[in-house]
Order: sequence, then C-alpha cells, then structure tokens
Amino acid sequence: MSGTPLRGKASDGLSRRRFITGTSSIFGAAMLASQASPARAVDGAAIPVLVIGTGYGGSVAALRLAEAGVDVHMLEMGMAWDTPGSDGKIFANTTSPDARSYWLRTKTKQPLSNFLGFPIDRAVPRYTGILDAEEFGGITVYQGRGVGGGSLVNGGMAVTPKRENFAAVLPSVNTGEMYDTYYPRANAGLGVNAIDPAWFETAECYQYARVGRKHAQRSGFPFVFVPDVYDWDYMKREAAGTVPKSALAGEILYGNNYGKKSLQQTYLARAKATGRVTISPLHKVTSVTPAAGGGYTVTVDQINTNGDTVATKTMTADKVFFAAGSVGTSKLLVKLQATGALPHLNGEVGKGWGDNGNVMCGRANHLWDPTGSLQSAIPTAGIDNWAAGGAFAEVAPLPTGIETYASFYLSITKNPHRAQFSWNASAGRAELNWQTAWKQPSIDAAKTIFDKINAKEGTIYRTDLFGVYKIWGDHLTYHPLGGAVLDKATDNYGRLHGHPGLYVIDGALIPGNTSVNPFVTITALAERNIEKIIAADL
Ligand code: FAE
Repeated sequence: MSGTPLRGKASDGLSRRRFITGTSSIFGAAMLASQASPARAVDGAAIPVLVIGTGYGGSVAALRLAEAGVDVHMLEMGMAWDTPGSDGKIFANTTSPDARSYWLRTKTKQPLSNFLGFPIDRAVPRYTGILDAEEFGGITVYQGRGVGGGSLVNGGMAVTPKRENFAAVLPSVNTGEMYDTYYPRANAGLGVNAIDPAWFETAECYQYARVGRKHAQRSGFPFVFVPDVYDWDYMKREAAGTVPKSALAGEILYGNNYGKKSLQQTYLARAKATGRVTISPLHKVTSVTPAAGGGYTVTVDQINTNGDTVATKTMTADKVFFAAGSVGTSKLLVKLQATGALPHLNGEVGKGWGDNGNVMCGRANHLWDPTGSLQSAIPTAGIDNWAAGGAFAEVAPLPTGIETYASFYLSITKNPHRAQFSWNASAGRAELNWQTAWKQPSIDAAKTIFDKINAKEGTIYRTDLFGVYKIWGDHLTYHPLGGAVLDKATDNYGRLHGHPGLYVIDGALIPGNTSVNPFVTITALAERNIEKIIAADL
C-alpha cells in the first residue's frame, strides 16, 4: 500500500532490548520474537485511510474499505496475540493468570475479586496483557487489548436485540434496514451459531445453566437461549475428549486458545486476505489534527511490552476512523477538542456514556441443586425480564473446577444514568464522572428477578464473591457504550461534526445501553455506516 513512512525517533533495536529485559522468564523465545517484532513500516506519500483500533467497528471498516479497493492501515495499542508462549498456548487460563492476562498491572483485578470472602487477586509481572481493567472514579471498565479488541476476551454472546428495544436506543436509524440487511450481515460476518438444544439437555458442562433455567421458570420468568460465536461443534468434541479443551478448560477473559471465533478468525482474517489491510500492534494513537495540505496528521506512540514509549511517529491520512472502543475513542476526542487539535468538534463529544446497566450477583443453592464442577466458560442462556423489570440476566459460569452450589449472573439492565468524559488539563488525562451510586437502578432491576427466585426457592444471595458480605458486583462494566453518540457528536452515519474526513465507527456511537450484550449491534451499525460512507464519501 502507499503511504507516508512511519517515522521513528528511536530504533527498533532499543525497543527489543528493553522488551527482553522487562519480560517475565515464563515466556519462551518464540513469544518474545513475535510480540517484539516491529510493526510493518508503511512506505509512500500518503495513507488513504487510517483506522484507530482493531475491535468490531474497526474490523468492519477495514474489511469493507479494502473490498472497495481502498488501502487501510490499522493502529492497535495492544499486542498481536498470534504466537504461543513457552507453555504452547497463546492465551493464559482464567484459573492461572500470568503476565499475559492484564494490561500493565502488577496485580490481577479479577471481576470476581473474592471467593468464600477471601481476596483472590495475585501478583503478575507488568506486561501489555490482554485484559484492561481501566479504573475511573466510580467504575472499573473492562476492555480487550490487542488485535481483535474485545473479541479476544469476551464471552462471544452474540445477541440481536428485540426490534422495539433497538428502535428506542437509536431512533434516528431505520429499523427495517437494520433487521433486514445489517443485523443478518453482521451475524454472518461474525460466524454466529446456536447451541444444539438436545446436547444442552445432557451436557455435564451446562448443568449450571439447566439449574438456572429451572429456577427461572419456577418463578415464571422467560428463559432464552443466546447465540454465540463459539463453535458449538468444537465444544461437543471438547466434551468428548477428542480435541484440546478451551471453554471446558475454563478459558475466557484472558483469551480462548481454541473454539472461539474472535475477529482474528473472521473480519480481520478476511480484511488481511484482501492484501490491502496492514496492522501495527503496540502502536497507540495520541493525536489527530488537520494536516497543512489537507487530510489529517496522526501521532502515534510505539510502545514496548512494559508500556514504555520507544518511538513517536507521525502519519498523514485522507480519512481517519476512530474505532478505539467507547472509552478509547471518547478519551481521544475530548482531549483533541480541549487541546485545540480538533477545535471544531461539537459540544456532544464525551457525552452519553453508559455501562449497559451491568451488575453481577450470585445465589447460594441448596445441596440438592449442584451446579457442577465442570462448567463451560461460554454462557448460553439468559432470563428475560426486560419488559416487566428492566433486566436481562445472563446465566453465567463459575468455572472454578469444584462444586460451589452457586448460581452466578451478569445482568444487563435499563439504567438511565449517563456519564460524561472530560479533559483534565492539569492532570493530563481524560476523566469520567460516573458515580458508584448510579448502579442502584441496576440493582433494583436485577432484584426484580432474583428476589423472586430466592423467595420461591428458599435461597439467599452469595455475599462472598465481591468482598466480605457484599452481594452486588456494582463496581464494574464489561459493556462501555457512548461518548460520541450517533446523530449527536456525529451525523446519522458516524461522520464527526466539524471535521470532514473523521469518523466514529465503534461502541462510542451507541448511547449507553443496548438492552442486550452489545457487539452484534456495534458490528451491524458499523456495517450500515461504512456502506453509506463508501458510497458517498470515497
Ligand atoms: P473494542 O472491541 O474495545 O476495540 C477497540 C480497540 O482499540 C482495542 O483493541 C483497543 O486496544 C484499541 N485502542 C484503544 N485506544 C487506542 C489508541 N489510542 N490507539 C490505538 N488503539 C487503541 O471496541 N459483548 C457481547 O456482545 N457479548 C459478550 O459475551 C461480551 N462479553 C464480554 C466479556 C468481557 C470480559 C468484556 C471485557 C467485554 C464483553 N463484551 C461482550 C463487550 C464487547 O467485547 C465490546 O462491546 C466490544 O468489544 C466493543 O467493540 P468496539 O469496536 O467498540
């Protein structure tokens, strides 16, 4: 592809030496060589399109632009995640986190922080690992870091929301087009598939979900199966013992070595196969500003696996897509607006951020209701009380390897609170004004389900999973959404107001809630927007 060369201020040799001295010895040479390899240099005068981030929005943009004959370069702050370490695995197991597990932390920050009341976080070497637990004032936001973004770490639950719920979330979007064209296109592109209901009834690893169903139905709640991008036929073979285990070995959160179709296997594989898409991992965008001769100048820090900047580079591009995720895109935009790099962005930038109403809880079952010592890490069902109580509760696994008699749930709720990102100039960072107390409506919505089930079953909430005598996991979200909302900070197709040639194409477009797990909606909306942008702007 043609493009301005990435101009480094430090040598790649320096980055490699620092990498080797700064990395835990548990990794073998193969991983060192791969993860430290310098990004592909981009030669030429100008890059037609730069994409910031390689999650769902960015991958859709890259593929469709490339198919339309446009050269694309993608910049990703995380690692490539394409080479095994000395243990033969690319990704670490949830039960034994190591350096690969967390983004630049020296101690794990597990979503379930306690078990039987005891803290379970442990020391890990500082490294550009796969899961970022990014802490803001009132909330910890979990995000995937690496080529593939959130698809590397998530549960793969691929849910298309009910039509009426989508219409309420994004009223400016033609619902008919979404459900006739873009949701089907997204589901096909992501490789979404459904569990075999007959297998579900007998599989040992879904005992926990069948207990969840029994309790939901005995209290009169609808229990629904949820599609996933995990290959269910592969999981059957895991259960039969004929292939290496992933979901049945407790893999999730820090990556799945087998079975799950992350973006690396779907959109990004197809994008790379066009020959028009290149990716630079360990490259973090810090600035985008209008270039003198037209287009935009993009400033990028190349980092090593200790998080240190080893080179600062500039590139120019005709068009730039912000696909750094809701948090990443919002943080960049509020900074660029406040510092005058993009002075014409409008007053909606940074606003409309929500947590998709995420809240977690566990229930303690009776001894006659074991949930199983073998639990598939991939959830496959939920309790739908959205219309009546504002909550959709995913029946989640607790893959500890022992019988816990616990039922565990991640609820998505109709939480009305919206936070705002802003630039703190003196601290030199973007901040989010979410308040911990804003989770109360989510707890109330989740209680419409679990208070009733507990009353019916004669059971109680677990109080040992998020601290000592703490019922609710109300300190976190897996589903950040908003910050550059469609038809507000951008036009109705993601074009940023004030700066032609800049686009938002990720979860930042969605105003804080989707009523279900978000990545299918992010993908479908990206498919819709990129089709319009290619037709009208390129
Ligand atoms: P995302 O996938 O986050 O990609 C953004 C990319 O940009 C990342 O790779 C970043 O490293 C990169 N980036 C950020 N800042 C920069 C920068 N300055 N320069 C260069 N690169 C940058 O964005 N959703 C579901 O629908 N179903 C699930 O089962 C599910 N489970 C989840 C479980 C966990 C533990 C987590 C954390 C999330 C889960 N999600 C799930 C949420 C889902 O992964 C998330 O909504 C999407 O990944 C968001 O997609 P985006 O394209 O917005």
